[in-house]
Amino acid sequence: MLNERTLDAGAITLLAERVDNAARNRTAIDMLTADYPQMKLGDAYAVQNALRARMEARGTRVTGLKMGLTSRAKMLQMGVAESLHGFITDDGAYADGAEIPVARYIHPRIEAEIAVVMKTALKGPNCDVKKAAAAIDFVLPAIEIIDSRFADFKFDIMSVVADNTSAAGYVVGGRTRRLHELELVTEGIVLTRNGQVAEVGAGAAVLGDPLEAVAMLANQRAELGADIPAGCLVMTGGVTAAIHVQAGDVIVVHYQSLGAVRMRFV
Ligand code: 0L1
Ligand code: MG
Repeated sequence: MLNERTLDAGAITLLAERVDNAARNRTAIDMLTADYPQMKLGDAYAVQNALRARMEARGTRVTGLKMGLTSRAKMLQMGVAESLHGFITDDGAYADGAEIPVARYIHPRIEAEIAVVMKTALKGPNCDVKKAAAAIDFVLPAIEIIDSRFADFKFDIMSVVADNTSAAGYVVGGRTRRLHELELVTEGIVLTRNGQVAEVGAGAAVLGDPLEAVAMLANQRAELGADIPAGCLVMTGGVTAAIHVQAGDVIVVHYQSLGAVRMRFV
């Protein structure tokens, strides 16, 4: 399914350029299927790969992988049975407590996530929670910044995969834990904006268990001929709904066992 293709190399290159330019110019575009209704999931991942190659060619470094659309609510909303994956980069990496300019983005949103760092490579197919757990080194709290390059966050599944699952930045912080030191499924999370509780959630919001997201990532990557490499940072998916942010917003996300992560938008 993930390697089903209909578009030629020229169209893939053109679409990667379209998404890349939208991000660099902070200008929202229409979803890609408006012009390419025949696009399949394999085409979408090919565009995402071409986008990654463009970014790497100008010196951007890929720092990890991410799962997207991991909550049942979002999957139902989008009418998809599977979550999606993308990559994260050094130019979107911010330190805990960082000031983040909203002018970098079109219409940024943030969501609280649980991240893991791999001890060993994880290669699908047939990965499950047990295999994922065995391959993980440690867990850490994270906030993802998403910024769809599509107008009003209106997209379909092909377009959002091509757009690298709206990836735009991330902050990791708090404290690291080994898997045996916490219960990921019941890890509670409170997201505050300007001192007010904005969202609450627990690890179970991510496919019932964030480790399911790691296993799914390995299985999806296998379909594309890749693995999750050792040392890779993996954002497992939103535990809370994504919230809009604007200049002046102070975001603090409190994790039951993983400390807190902070950021301020300017
Ligand atoms: O990380 C995510 O779950 C985002 C996936 C893409 C959909 C969106 O932009 O909400
Ligand atoms: Mg996310």
